[in-house]
Parts: sequence; C-alpha cells; structure tokens
Amino acid sequence: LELKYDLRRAIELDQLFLVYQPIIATRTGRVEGVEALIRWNHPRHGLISPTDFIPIAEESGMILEIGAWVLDIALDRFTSLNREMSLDDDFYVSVNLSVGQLIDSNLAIRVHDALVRHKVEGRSLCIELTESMVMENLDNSFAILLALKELGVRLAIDDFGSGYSSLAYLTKFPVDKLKIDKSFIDSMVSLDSPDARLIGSIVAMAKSLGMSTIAEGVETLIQAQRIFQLGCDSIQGFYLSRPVEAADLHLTIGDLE
Ligand code: G
Ligand code: G
Ligand code: MN
Ligand code: NA
Repeated sequence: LELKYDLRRAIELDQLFLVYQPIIATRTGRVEGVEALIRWNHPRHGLISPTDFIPIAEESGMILEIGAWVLDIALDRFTSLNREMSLDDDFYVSVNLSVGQLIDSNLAIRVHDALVRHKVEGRSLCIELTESMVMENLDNSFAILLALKELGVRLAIDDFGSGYSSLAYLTKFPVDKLKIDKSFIDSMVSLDSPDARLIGSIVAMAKSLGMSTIAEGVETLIQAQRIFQLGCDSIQGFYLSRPVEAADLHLTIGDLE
C-alpha cells in the first residue's frame, strides 16, 4: 500500500530509470540491439525490482503512464546512441510490455505518436510480450499486434517456452523473434542433452516460420558456444554484459565489438 503511494510520485521525483542490456548477433558478433529494463530507486528501500513494482503498477492503473515513460526514455536513448556511434542500420531498442498496455485500445496510437515525436522508425523498436499475455488476451491481442506490425515495430515473444505452450498462435500472429527462456539455457548440460535438442528444435521451427531466436540468460562461455552451435541467431546474458546504465551504454557496446 505504501509502495503504491510512493510509485505514484516516482516519475516526477525522478526515481525511475532504465538500464540497458546488449543483445549480440552470434553470426557477426555485433551488438544488434539493447533491451531496456526499468529500475526504481526508492529513497528508503533502495533499488526495487520491476518484478515487485510492475504488478503494483498494473493493479493501480499506473502501468499506462509508466509504460509511456519507458517508451519515451528508451526512444530518446536510441536517438542519442545513434548520434554518438555508428550503429548497425537495423539496430533496435527493445521494451517490455505488460498486460495493462496490451489491452489498452490506444496502444498502437501511443506507440505511433512516440515514434513520430522522437523521429524514430518503427523497425528500430522491438516490443516484447510473453506468451501468456498473448494467450490470455487472444481476442484483443491479434488486432493490436497487427496494428503494431503496421508501424514496422518488431515483436518478440519473451520467456518463450516457459508458459503456455500453444504453438498455434505462432503461425497466426505477426511475431519476429522468439526469446528462448533462460531455464532452457540453464539446463543445457551438453550439446546432446534434451534441453539442447529442444533449443535446436525451437531454432529450426523459428527459422522455418521466418522468425529469429535470442537465447536469454547466457552466463558462461560454454553456454554461448553451445548456443552458437545450435544455430541461435542472438545471445543476451550476463556472460556478455549485465544491464548497464545509460551513461555506460556507449562504452559497453564499444567494448563488446
Ligand atoms: O530486469 P529484471 O531482471 O529485474 O526484470 C525483471 C522482470 O521485469 C522481467 O520479467 C522483465 O521483463 C520485467 N521488466 C523489466 N523492465 C520492464 C518494463 O519496463 N516494463 C515491464 N512491463 N516489465 C519490465
Ligand atoms: O523477462 P525478461 O526476459 O524481460 O527479463 C530479463 C531479466 O533477466 C532482466 O531483469 C535481466 O536483469 C535478467 N537477466 C539478463 N541476463 C541474465 C543472466 O545472464 N542471468 C540472470 N540470472 N539474469 C539475467
Ligand atoms: Mn524481456
Ligand atoms: Na525473458
């Protein structure tokens, strides 16, 4: 209850900020994009994880305001990064969407307005949704995702394989990327372990459907090598870089390449 009260003022008091985690293309070794992750620096409790405060934002209706703020800051960061360094032409910034935003009938308009305001092309933005968000809102999500797709925005399924496992929606929905859940990467004990085979199958399925794959939560060199051998397109994880603050992003990307 107290946190809910504090969250109301977190934006104006400048307590929210974004950190960014690089995503690397396995084939080229280039940083292909960054995922923006929200943080709350609470004056008394210190750093609070989005796992703890996003649900509060959802319940109290603050999620639309926070979601709009995330999009704004992330696009602003994309613009300054693009000015500072030679980013690949298809470099993107990825943001996480929550349910409250997905079911907002103005989502596509909000995203369109933000892109126009920041003069950023749709393809420079990736929006991450979880399978369960999509599956639990099938009626709304199809039209909303199509509208986002029409803006050129890329769509990624986050934590793929960890929730609902309906594959049917993959052929019907305009999805660009599957982010393979960290749990599969964690339990991949060898290249011919069941989880490695499963990752290989997800990669093959994604390819045949014209989607790309990102392995999430890669923490070791061995995991990175296996992921590469399994043909996964991209890697994200502490092994390459933890999420970094905006001020360090430029240097971090430079160091990785
Ligand atoms: O960054 P971290 O591991 O603490 O993220 C924990 C969870 O919070 C993840 O599920 C992540 O997707 C989610 N998250 C991080 N940033 C955002 C955000 O800006 N919006 C939403 N809706 N979720 C976020
Ligand atoms: O649900 P989503 O995939 O958006 O959540 C991403 C979260 O995973 C971020 O909060 C980020 O801090 C965390 N993360 C990213 N890479 C790693 C990793 O290699 N190991 C662990 N444990 N967490 C990671
Ligand atoms: Mn994510
Ligand atoms: Na994820």
